Amino acid sequence: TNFNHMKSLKIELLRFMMSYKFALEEMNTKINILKQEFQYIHDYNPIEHVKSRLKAPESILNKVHRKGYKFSVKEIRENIRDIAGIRITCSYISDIYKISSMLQKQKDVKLIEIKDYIKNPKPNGYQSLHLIVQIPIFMSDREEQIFVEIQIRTIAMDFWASLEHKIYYKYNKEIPQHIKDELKEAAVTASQLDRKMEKLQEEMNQLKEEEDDNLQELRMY
Ligand code: 0O2
Repeated sequence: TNFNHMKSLKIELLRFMMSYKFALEEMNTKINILKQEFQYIHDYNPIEHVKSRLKAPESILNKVHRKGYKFSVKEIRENIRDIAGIRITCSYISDIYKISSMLQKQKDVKLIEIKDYIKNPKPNGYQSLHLIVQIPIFMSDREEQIFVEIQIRTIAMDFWASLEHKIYYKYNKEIPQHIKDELKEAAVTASQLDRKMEKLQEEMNQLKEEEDDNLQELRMY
């Protein structure tokens, strides 16, 4: 029956989820290394925080249904690419692209797709950089290539996205236009704030460099 089929699929899914858990652990280690090394070399930490999550089996099945895929592990493995999800919150917009390129340069990270919702925000105002990558996971008897979705954003983008998600959560009716408009406005405000902070940071860095140069000159005498 359909019910039994769904039940056995769920058990199979739980086992299959394990490889995504390993992929998240691998990715978390990579990000942690970048964070520590960057701090050590540049005396600066571009990453504010990192959050990871495994998509719940229910959400996976919902997505399979929504997208019209077949209910098979093979189909899910090939098509649902955000089962393992990592969200990196950075200090500045420029940090987003730095982190993204540092991850892409790693030999075992295969870039599958990149969606730049910072250069091209979603119509509702959503901004973030999304990478879909594949990384190898080595197990006792096999190697698997696992999809991981990495979302990289600033604190302001994260603030907007988290609250927007909460505002809409579990509301299935049509959202009033003025609320949509004001949320979009809020996204624009968040993005202006990001640009302002970026500019201030650049100016400060320049001042610090000048200061360093002056100190060096002084030392030469
Ligand atoms: P959750 O709970 O975060 O897992 P698809 O993944 O196929 O449904 P698409 O367009 O291929 O959709 O993926 P896309 O646009 O890269 O976005 C997927 C994820 O980005 C979402 O995951 C959200 O986490 C985030 N996201 C995208 N658009 C918005 C938005 O308008 N507002 C907020 N708050 N988050 C957004 P899930 O699976 O929807 O949710």
